[in-house]
Amino acid sequence: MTMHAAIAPGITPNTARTGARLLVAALEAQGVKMVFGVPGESYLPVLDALHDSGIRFITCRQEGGAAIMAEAQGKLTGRPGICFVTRGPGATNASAGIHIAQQDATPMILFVGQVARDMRQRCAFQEVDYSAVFGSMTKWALEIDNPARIPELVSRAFRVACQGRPGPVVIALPEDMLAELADVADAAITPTVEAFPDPAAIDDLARRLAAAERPLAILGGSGWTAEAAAAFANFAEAHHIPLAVEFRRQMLVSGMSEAYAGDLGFGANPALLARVKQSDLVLLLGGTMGEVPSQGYELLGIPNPGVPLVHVHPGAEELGRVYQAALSIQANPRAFVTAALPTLAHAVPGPRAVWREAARAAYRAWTDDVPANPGPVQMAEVVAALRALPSDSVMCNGAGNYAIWLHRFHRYQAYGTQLAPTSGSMGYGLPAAVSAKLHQPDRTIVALAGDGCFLMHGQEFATAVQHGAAIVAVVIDNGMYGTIRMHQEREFPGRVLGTQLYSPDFAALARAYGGVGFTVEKAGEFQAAFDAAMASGRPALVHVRLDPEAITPTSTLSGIRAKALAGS
Ligand SMILES: Cc1ncc(C[n+]2csc(CCOP(=O)(O)OP(=O)(O)O)c2C)c(N)n1
Ligand SMILES: [Mg+2]
Repeated sequence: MTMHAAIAPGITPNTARTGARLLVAALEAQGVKMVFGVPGESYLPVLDALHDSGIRFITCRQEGGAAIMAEAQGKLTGRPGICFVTRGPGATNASAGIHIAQQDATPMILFVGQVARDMRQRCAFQEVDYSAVFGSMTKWALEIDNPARIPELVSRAFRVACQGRPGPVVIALPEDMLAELADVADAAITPTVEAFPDPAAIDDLARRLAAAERPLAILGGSGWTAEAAAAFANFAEAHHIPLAVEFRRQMLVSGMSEAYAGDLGFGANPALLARVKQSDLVLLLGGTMGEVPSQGYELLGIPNPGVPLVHVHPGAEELGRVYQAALSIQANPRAFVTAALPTLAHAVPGPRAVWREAARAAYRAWTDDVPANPGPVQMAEVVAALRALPSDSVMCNGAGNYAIWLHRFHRYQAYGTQLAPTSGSMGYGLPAAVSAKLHQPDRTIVALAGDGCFLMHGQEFATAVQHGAAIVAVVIDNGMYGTIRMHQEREFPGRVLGTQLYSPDFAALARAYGGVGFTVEKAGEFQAAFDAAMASGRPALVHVRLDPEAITPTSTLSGIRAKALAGS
């Protein structure tokens, strides 16, 4: 933990700045306004430089939560979310957020303090080889050895995080480097270069769309904007193209759109899956049809998809990686919509209103009504309250069976209203909600979590209180890690181990943190508790006790066990 500010020969002390000051200047040059982190002695000079900047430092309680907040910021803004953590345990704690950013293709940069340069390779205190640890989870993992290269390398990191298939970058900062002086100019803001589609490919697609009787588009990935998503939905409505979305990408199409046909998540609508197979032109726009949307790589053939596939994706490496498309277009979703819609919109819409209407009707039949569940509190009440919120309200969630109700029955209505990890990382919802509220204080931000999910990053409720982020957390408490119990009952019926939970009084916990808390145990109580939570204007939590039998919208725990026992 040495710190020495050596001035290299030829450098004027007047204009020389420390590595830490150069770093903060580099962030300011990129327009960064807010960063998330947990402090560490390894990067004290950065904290000191931030002291004199206009950048807001959001102090978090655990690096996993801090990294998730930065990732959520990247999802909401399209620019890299920034996180600062200390070396060793700080960095490994942050890995949840890095992995989420990788799987969700979210731009993000994690800065990590590092041991002094002359101590490396000795297993110094909290030393980690970041390239080795994060190399396979990031687009780039680097260590900056020379403060004079900070403007160059930080500006490149912003490009790497955003260009092509977006993703995370990790930058290690040796602590003595942060204190060293260098005389170097700041880099300018890095405009992101988007891949635009080849005009010939657009014409080819226009011909294919005009000839298709049963076209269907599947939207996914990142690199969208609200305008691009809305423009594409308008086009699809006018041209009778049903729109599906990949896992946890409901916000790409309004649930109210007459083109929206549903999502390809866990437990997808069988009618939608059948429709994908019946389609004579599948336009995969921005996504990759990974394991979840492809239903375990079963929906489309590999490498021959079995249906005529047009794949639009910003990353050249994604095109042809799994599926051999009939037409591959390397383009960012926003750029594709901007460049292709004028041409595509001129094509006469095919006589396929019936096809689109059938897709819409199948979606409505699957999602309009929430089935009654065992026990007094009804998930239908929760869904009704969420549906009644302003259309720009943001829903945040992690992983667990509680999310099935949200994903299937809630009507996401606009881009930017969904924060959910395709990596299925539990605990995402609360920190993501805090991040969203700090970004958009005027919006209603709801974190939906299970009793398991909430306590993965529940301490970030303290962050919400400290920084005045008035989110509403809804904790669906069924006394277990429900998803795993469900699989356990299917595969090892009656042999319950490791999946039961004894949880705290969540409402009291919220109050202990300095927020407000409500408990819902009876039918008809939810709406009033939820309203009171929102009206409080403070970080709030509604603790919902759900009957453990209510394991999915359409099955019970004992029913799953009985079926497994009968089959064994
Ligand atoms: C970080 C992480 N750890 C473990 C898992 C495996 N896992 C998936 S869902 C789940 C249970 C979720 O429990 P809870 O939040 O209570 O929701 P429920 O299924 O009971 O509704 C677990 C343990 C995971 N997805 N992510
Ligand atoms: Mg649970």
